[in-house]
Amino acid sequence: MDGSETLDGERPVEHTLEQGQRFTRRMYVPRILGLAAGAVCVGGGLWEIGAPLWVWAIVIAHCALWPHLAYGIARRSRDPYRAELNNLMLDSAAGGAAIAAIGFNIVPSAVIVAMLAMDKAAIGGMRFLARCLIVQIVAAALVSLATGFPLNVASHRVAELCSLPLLLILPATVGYTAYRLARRVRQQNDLLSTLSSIDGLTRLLNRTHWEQAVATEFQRCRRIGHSSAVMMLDIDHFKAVNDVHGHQAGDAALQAVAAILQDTLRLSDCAGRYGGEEFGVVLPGINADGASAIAERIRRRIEQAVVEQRRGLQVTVSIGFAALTPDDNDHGAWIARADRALYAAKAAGRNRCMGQDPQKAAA
Ligand code: GH3
Ligand code: MG
Ligand code: MG
Repeated sequence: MDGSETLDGERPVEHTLEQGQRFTRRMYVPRILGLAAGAVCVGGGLWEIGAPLWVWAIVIAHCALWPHLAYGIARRSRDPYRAELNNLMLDSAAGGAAIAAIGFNIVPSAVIVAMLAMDKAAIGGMRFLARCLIVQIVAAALVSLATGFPLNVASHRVAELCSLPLLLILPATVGYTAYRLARRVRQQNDLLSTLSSIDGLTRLLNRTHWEQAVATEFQRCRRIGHSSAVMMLDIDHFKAVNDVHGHQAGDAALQAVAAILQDTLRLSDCAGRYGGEEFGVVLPGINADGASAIAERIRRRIEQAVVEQRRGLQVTVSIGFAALTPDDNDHGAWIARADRALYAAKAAGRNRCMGQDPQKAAA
């Protein structure tokens, strides 16, 4: 498995050095807690089998030192993520060895297998879990062979009680880690979806998301039967602005027009950048007369504004609007009527607002 492969082998995931180090840090405290509770759990089994002192010494030394050693190894590694996965496999091997050392005492053994399986599955999926289980079985077999396969399968009170801390501590720790991870993923998803819906230059919705807003409003109007309007707005002779004053001045003008638009609209209205210098607005709950008044207010405000300070640049816009009618089969037809009204405004001389006559549209 190389560093760009997932543990599950499903889709590639890159792990940067920083991500690997973060992963290593995240494992440090849970491993200390897990091994402390694990030492108690194994201790119960060792007590019931009457294990010699040197076995106790190995178990205690391992549980006390291994978390720090594992952290040091992974931190110093050139690939901390991979090193930490090896550490996790060694955790499984140690678990297998401990199970053999307590003579497969059923309760602590089951708790150790379950707890080690839980964090492996949570971290690396089923394939990684399978690999760790194999390592665990091999380690248990080797220790069994070395110690003459002592068996003490039936659990008594001490082993049962000593298994409780591991049973109680580890699920909460793994659960909390999974919760924190899920929360971070959710936050990043929210950010991504916000970024992918916003036009970088004007900070308005991009065309796809604006059209989705129109589609949603279309459905809403059909459901509750209220009137709404769509407005299309295009800057007049904008090519000349770019040609005469340059693209940067053009960009500044676009930003200023978008800002005026946002400033003039209500919170419930939804503006988007439809194309280069063309904008769309959905006006929920507004009929044709209302849309006409709003369009005229916007047209006047843009006409009066200086949209680029350095050159004192001014622009005008043409606006077409259309209130939704029962003849509009879908939101595309609604937008198309507002767009036709916009081109009628252009044809009539620009710097004006025009509404789409529903009768004409239906014809
Ligand atoms: P009309 O009055 O008929 O709308 O004329 P127009 O010149 O505005 O229309 P035309 O479609 O011929 O030109 C649109 C111009 O908008 C062309 C393009 O250079 C400019 N444009 C489109 N997107 C951007 C942009 O992101 N930044 C800048 N600066 N200009 C843009
Ligand atoms: Mg234009
Ligand atoms: Mg245009």
